[in-house]
Amino acid sequence: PVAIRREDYRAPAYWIDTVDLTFDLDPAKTRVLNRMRLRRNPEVAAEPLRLDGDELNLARVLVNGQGASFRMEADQLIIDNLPESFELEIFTTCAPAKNTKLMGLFVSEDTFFTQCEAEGFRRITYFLDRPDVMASYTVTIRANREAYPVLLSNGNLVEQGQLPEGRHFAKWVDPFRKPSYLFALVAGKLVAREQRIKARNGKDHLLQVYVRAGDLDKTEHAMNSLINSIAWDEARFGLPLDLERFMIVATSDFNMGAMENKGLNIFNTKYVLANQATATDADYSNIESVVGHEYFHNWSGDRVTCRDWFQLSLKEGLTVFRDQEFSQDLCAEPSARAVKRIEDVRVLRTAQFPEDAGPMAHPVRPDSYIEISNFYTVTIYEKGAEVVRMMQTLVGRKGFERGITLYFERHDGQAVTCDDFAQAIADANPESELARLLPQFKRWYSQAGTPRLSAHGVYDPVQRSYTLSFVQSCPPTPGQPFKEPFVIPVNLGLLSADGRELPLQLAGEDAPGAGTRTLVLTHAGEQFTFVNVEAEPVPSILRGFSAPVILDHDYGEAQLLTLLAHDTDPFNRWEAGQRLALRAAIQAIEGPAAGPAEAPLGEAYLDAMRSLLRDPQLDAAFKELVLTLPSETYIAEQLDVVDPQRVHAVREAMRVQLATGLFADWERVYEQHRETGPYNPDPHSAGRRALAGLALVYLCLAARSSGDAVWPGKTLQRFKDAGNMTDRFNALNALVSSGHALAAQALASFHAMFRNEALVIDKWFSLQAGAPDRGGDILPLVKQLMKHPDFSLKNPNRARSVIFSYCSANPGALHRPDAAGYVFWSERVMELDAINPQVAARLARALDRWSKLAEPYRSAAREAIMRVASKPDLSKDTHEVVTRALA
Ligand code: BAL
Ligand code: ZN
Repeated sequence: PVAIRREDYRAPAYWIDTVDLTFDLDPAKTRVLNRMRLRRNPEVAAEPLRLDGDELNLARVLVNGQGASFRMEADQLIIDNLPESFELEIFTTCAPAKNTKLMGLFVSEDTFFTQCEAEGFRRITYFLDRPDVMASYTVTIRANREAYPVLLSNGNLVEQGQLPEGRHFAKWVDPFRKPSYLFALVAGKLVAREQRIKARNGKDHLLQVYVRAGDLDKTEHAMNSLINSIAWDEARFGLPLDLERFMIVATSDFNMGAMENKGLNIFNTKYVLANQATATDADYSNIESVVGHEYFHNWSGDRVTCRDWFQLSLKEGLTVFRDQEFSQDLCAEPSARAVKRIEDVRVLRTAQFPEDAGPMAHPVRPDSYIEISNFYTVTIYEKGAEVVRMMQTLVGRKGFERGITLYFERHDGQAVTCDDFAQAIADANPESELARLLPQFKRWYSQAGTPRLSAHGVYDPVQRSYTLSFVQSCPPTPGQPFKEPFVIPVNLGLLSADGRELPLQLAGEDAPGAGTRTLVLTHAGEQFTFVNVEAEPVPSILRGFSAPVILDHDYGEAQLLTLLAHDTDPFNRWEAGQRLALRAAIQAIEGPAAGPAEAPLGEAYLDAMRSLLRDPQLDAAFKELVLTLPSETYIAEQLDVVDPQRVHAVREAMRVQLATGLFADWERVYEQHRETGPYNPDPHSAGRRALAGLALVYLCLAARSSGDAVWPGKTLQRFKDAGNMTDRFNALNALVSSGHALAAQALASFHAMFRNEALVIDKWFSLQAGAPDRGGDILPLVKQLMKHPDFSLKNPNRARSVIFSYCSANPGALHRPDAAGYVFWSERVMELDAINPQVAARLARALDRWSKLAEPYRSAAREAIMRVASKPDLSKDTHEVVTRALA
């Protein structure tokens, strides 16, 4: 496979102005007639037309109605000697029922769906399948009326009617030009929840959420989320819904979470379907943000799209930022906003930081790829969102809104670059730090790797001054041995030792300012001196996680306890607790290797956690976050050499300590928080359920140590009586994760209760495959689960629920001294690769960090990766991942 390089970008030799597609749908053989108007791009030297195709059967090619000569080169159809402008007609067939890759046109549960991003449209017809070719689409769908009563495509329905032989048709016209990756078609037996809304400008819109007939009672939350998204984008950024009709359709076979096709979003059922009996609070919250995310793409992605796939973060980083802001703005309480921020940062640090430090590290705007599907990553999405967030920090919230307005005014209807975006934000704020530092700021787009920021503070009691020195560096990443300094906005506050917020006055300033201020770092090393500081302060650095960096500061335990107890910034309060736990974990891990890891946590930490739990001022959701230990993955990232079993043992010992040390508090917390009234997924009640759920986990864990049967019994009763899925699943999780004997009974009853609810059965699989390992018991269980009649490798959600929950989310169970976990992983990667390369390549990433492992894990993991790499017919998706891992 060859690498595509960003610097090789050339404008297309032809433009496609209009596309008129006619589909005759048949699962075995669908016929696609594609009539296009093309013209030569006068700005590019004349060359043959090269159209992309993939797994198509070509029947006919006509140029201006005449049979044309053409040739094939690999997957491309090439036509020479074309006039300046012409009509091109291409007739192909494809086999949607056999399309297990779920890219292009495929069948799921007797319904046709499409997925075209990034390069799926070429599996439907020959095309200039690149995002900078934008055309006007007319689509006619013809199909059997009884089997496929609903026929949908992008835009407006302009005509529909009957055809002979029990068939019917629908004709759709999209009023907006779009790239091929935003094309969509759906046909099948579906029903819709509908809502008409009037926008601020008085225009009427029809909103529809299409699902299978039995699922209509699970669409209210998605519809409400859509309505909220529309209102939010208009209120916050002045971006209205530009379509008469906006449709969401759910499918249970989908590689991604959802897809923002213009006017016809296609979603994984996981991010649409919810009612209180089947969905957890986390599901409700994910649905809200994914519905928001796809809707916000209607502007950031659809109205203004990417020039090429290297610019993917232009739309994805911006749209993740927008969905994060949306979810925060929906929170009534400031504490709920902080909880959302902590959750977002936790994702960044447990998934993106390892990616940035591993073999797949790439800049937010990559320089090359073999398979673009591999670059739908946490770097493009979540780090990309942090880059946008830093821009907002540098220009202010209002300034950022001005920037967004200018960006859409300037580029509406265009396919542009990350540079264009940053330029628009800076141009709208000419006096800002962003405008002053723009070329340097854009290193966030070009340099991979997570910067490390070391901070060191010195207090001078004579001068009453405090000097904070910063040194930034960034480790080498593949292809980038050296890095230039980044622009790093550091939100800072100073606390007194007893926890009061101190005024901040930099040397040279006339008067102090109150609260947080933003220091903008631009050099490898720099210093800031604060004056009139009454005593040695405790610095609260990087408040709100103002930059995606690793902050090193040699905090004393007392300082961290001060921040944990008093910081006015909730993020850094949480962060102080995480640092204390992490420090204890690392000390225990690095202690005598053979020694027991019985009590890694000190009394001071346990006391601090106890007072935090008892604090009546604090929100339950925040307490739940503070009382949750850093994950094994996050702990492992802090170590140079990782013994995964040691990490697992130490973290489990810490959990037992928290469980037994705070037992009485957990009992009280559970009783105080178990009732939340009629089910409502709002952040406040969800937080109460989350804390009650955590309390049950610790109570069952403590019972395991003490042999007590009371709490497991109460938990089983809770499982039976629960009035909603969150409480039921939390109780089940407490029994399963503590390894209690009652878990088996609860699991059987859960399966029986929800046997017809695919998304709930996914949870049932996932909980078991992701449970804490005790003596190597999880791998045999996972193998058994794969033999369960409900298991299917072809359904991505189901494959993820078992295989990914084990391989990618359960390090203590995967990394076995006997290497059986790695053998299992390699077999599944190869097996999946033949069915669905995108899903296989995702799974292949589970061993990204193999080179950090201690022996015998390291050699065994490498051997497993080599086994996959040596498979002769590997997809380019998986090939790229494993060859980068071994490089
Ligand atoms: N564009 C792919 C799915 C998403 O990010 O919304
Ligand atoms: Zn997106």
